[in-house]
Amino acid sequence: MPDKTKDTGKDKTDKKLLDPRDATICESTAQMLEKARRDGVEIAFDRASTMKACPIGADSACCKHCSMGPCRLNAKDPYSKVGVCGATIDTIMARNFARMVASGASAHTDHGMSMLDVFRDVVDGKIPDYQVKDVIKLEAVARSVGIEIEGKDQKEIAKELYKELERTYTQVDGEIPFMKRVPKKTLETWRKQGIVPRGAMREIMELMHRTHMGVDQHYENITRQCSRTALSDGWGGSMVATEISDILYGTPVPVAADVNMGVLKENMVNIIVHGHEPNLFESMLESVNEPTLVEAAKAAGADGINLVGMCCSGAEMMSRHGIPHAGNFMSTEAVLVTGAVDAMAVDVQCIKQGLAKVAECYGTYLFTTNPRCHIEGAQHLEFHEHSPKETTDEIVIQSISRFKNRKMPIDIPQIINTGIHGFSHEYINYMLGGSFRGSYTPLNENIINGRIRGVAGIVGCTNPRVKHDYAHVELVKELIKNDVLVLQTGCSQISLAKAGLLTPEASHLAGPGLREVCEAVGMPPVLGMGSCVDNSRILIAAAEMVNEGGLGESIADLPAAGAAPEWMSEKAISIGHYFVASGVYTVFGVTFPIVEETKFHELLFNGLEQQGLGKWGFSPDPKEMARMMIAHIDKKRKELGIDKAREGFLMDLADRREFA
Ligand code: NFS
Ligand code: SF4
Repeated sequence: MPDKTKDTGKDKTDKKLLDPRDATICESTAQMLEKARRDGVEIAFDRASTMKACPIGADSACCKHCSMGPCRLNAKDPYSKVGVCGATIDTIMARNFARMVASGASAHTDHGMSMLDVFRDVVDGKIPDYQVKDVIKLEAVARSVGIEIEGKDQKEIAKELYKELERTYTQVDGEIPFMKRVPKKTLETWRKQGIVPRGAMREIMELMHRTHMGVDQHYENITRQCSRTALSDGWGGSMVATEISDILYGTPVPVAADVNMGVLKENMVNIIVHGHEPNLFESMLESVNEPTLVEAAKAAGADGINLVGMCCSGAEMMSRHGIPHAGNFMSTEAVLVTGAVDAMAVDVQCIKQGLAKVAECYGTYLFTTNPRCHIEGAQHLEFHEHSPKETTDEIVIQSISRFKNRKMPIDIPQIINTGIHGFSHEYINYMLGGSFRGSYTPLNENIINGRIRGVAGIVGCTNPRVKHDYAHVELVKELIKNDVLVLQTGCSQISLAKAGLLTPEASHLAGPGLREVCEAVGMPPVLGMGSCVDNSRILIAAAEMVNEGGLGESIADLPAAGAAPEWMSEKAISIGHYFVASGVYTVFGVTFPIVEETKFHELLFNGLEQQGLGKWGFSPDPKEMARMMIAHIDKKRKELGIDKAREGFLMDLADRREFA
């Protein structure tokens, strides 16, 4: 093992380093963190404990939008100072927040645009390797944006759909196509506020302009454009990414899949794909099944090739094909410490630069594949959708050579958690309604009669500033115990999968009402819906619940809430804000980039709700977070006049118990 201590200049036995079991509740990750320290290799957990977060930045009380600054304001006394240009704390915080939304929305939107590029070339016959796999979905999406499909062939419909969805990005005026899916009253509120997105590129551009030095200097006006941009992500870029992925690669249906580091196999060539766009991964799936490559692996002494996912494209591949998943964001470096990974191929987003060094230490080949993401020290092998297998075959070939020349001892934590994943909003509809009367009626009925108290979307990242996976698991346990049905995506879904909650058996942890529904349908109390762009599935489910009737007229009326208890990325802020703008009470953990007792804080945490939207909430404590969300759900039940039904249900239950 090379001695990396000298490179970083850090004492690896530093007393300040966290005990691995305080850093994470994921046993595999803890074991690998221990091993990394033994091996003298540094990963993000240790960097987080030795690098203190800047307190001024954490409060968003600084600005570096021009060279008269950077200006630092006083978070303790926020109105005591202004920037050199005179910018107030509210302007500075609103601008910083808005730029996080612009960046996060750009990530999802650019991802969606890549999917749309592929879709266009597939439809035009320029990419023979891919086809439209889900024609039913193609037709459903086309109908949902008002395309007449009667008498048209598949190709015609697809071409029209492409043209229509392109407007999501390039349109300069009007409303983006998926506004047709928004409940009427929610859309009316947005129109009144002037926050209906025209086109994602335009909204992001305008937001960047307005947050430039000396432009928009009213936090309320900045927040309006911030909402408009976030909505162009949730109901635009992200939704396009999800829908086109389903059309090209198939809409997920429930599938059993293995999660955790035990999915790596010592006697196989292990390839991890880590990233966000499904194209690379789909092509890799073809390559690892290529008979000549499988033969080559066997000739090198392996039992075969083992393809495994991580992070969001991993969550998509798990949902669509049951591909095993090795772990979430905070396990991506740790998994390399096993020494068992022959290659890791990455595309875009949430790829820690630290991977390059860890990969080097363990002799793992790290490949970047997307023109948007190169990493110093990684090998760049660009992936082209027009000849996808060229790149992925090459990655497999190099992985086999790494397998043959493995030098490191291998240590794989033998932990696997099997769960059920792949609950698309279409499937929830079908599952609850039955194949002949697929609808959201049963879900709404169970909410109205009080068996299900409400619905929560628990999503988002993991973050080494807090105990990895802990807040996700504690929050979800608390919610289901209180009869709240949980929908999940992204890294959060993986946290809960590792905790064993994505199984029908986990319904014994649910409250009596939710348990009854889960047992009747045979579903887990926690439904995994895929990657972070698949949060758009949660928006669609929410819209369908409103349109079904009985739970109010807008998304803001639903007994629902959202949370990202261990968030870290700007994408998470964009997601949070589009949920808030859509009408959802959304609670974040870890930290919130804002100074309390300021006008901007009041607007995000209260004012937006007065305007008919949702609102932000914050608590680092998962139990408190659950309490806040349940209180909100109960408030909404009361406003809908269905609070008594739940009391009735619980009383019946007590009777039934008594006479049982
Ligand atoms: Ni979402 Fe997916 Fe994970 Fe956070 Fe990153 S992988 S897009 S941003 S860390 S949930
Ligand atoms: Fe300072 Fe204003 Fe420049 Fe920001 S824009 S750095 S607050 S002078």
